[in-house]
Amino acid sequence: MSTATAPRAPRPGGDRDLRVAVLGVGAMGQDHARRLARLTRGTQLVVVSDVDAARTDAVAAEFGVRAVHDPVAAVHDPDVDAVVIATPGSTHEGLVLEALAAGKPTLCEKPLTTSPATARRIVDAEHALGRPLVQVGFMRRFDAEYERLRALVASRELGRPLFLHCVHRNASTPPNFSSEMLVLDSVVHEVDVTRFLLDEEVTAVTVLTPRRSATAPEGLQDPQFVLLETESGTLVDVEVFVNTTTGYVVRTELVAERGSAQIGLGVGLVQQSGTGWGGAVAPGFKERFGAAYDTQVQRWADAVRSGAGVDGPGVWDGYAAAAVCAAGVESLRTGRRVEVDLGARPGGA
Ligand code: ISE
Repeated sequence: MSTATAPRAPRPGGDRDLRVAVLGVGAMGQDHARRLARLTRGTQLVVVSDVDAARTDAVAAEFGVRAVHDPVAAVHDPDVDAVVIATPGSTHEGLVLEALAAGKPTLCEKPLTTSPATARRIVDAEHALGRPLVQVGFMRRFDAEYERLRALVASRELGRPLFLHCVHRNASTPPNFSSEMLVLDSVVHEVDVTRFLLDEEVTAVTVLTPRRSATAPEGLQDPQFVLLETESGTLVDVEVFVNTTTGYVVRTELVAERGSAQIGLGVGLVQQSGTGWGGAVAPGFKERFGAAYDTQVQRWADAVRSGAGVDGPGVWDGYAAAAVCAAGVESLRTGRRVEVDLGARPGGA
């Protein structure tokens, strides 16, 4: 699963700042635009683009950059060195393929695409190009706690992993969030985290549907309980509950042969006042993973400027997550255990 050695890309920005276009300026895109304009070293936000023209103009004015209403034109813009894609998932395939055709390094928000077949087309297109050009925005890989847990697993200090217990709770969902989206949009992070922490593929998925919470919007199967099986026989359970009404809680516990380890306890400041004792719960993923997003974008920009192209999850990771989630959606619909077949990795693994 390590990134294959490949010819280095020409350095798009040379020694000057990397000129970046952000495609899609909804909440996530605006967050990345702010980061690139004000925080990331060595980058310059030059273009924002969104099919919503009024929104594009407003965000362009806020950052003093050019508005380009057609995202495809923004990709091919001669003054753009690299792109960040934060448009809806259904548009990712077309835009990533345009970026590959233009030879522009790309950071694409998760999911890479919304189906294994479309993700596979991107894997093949990048392979044909002969160098890594696309990074997928699985930001948890840049979170310090996940990095430490991965290192602990790799050290085998606690022996071989037996279980991962994952908790994924959100306060609420946006309008039109469907039961399938709990798998495709939320559990996809746990799929990537499983592959990242254990360094192996997921081989089967079972989705169970417990009693619906009264807090879930009409028709939404929330919560869900997902069981992932891996190549080595490690079992991963995921409680995903996205309308808790309380806050953002993402926890992972590793159980290994000679001990266990837990991350995501949120034990920053623990305060005692009156008869109460406790700390704060992050309201959302931007707060919980803010530092991870910052690190992700900085390391991506550094990799692009150095000619390495990517520094983090690539298209194969995006494809594997899409394939596991598609199996999860099938399991949600049928109630059955569904096996995952990734097929051969181009160029071997
Ligand atoms: C959202 O799209 C994210 O990526 C969040 O990290 C996740 O917690 C949430 O469930 C998703 O809807």
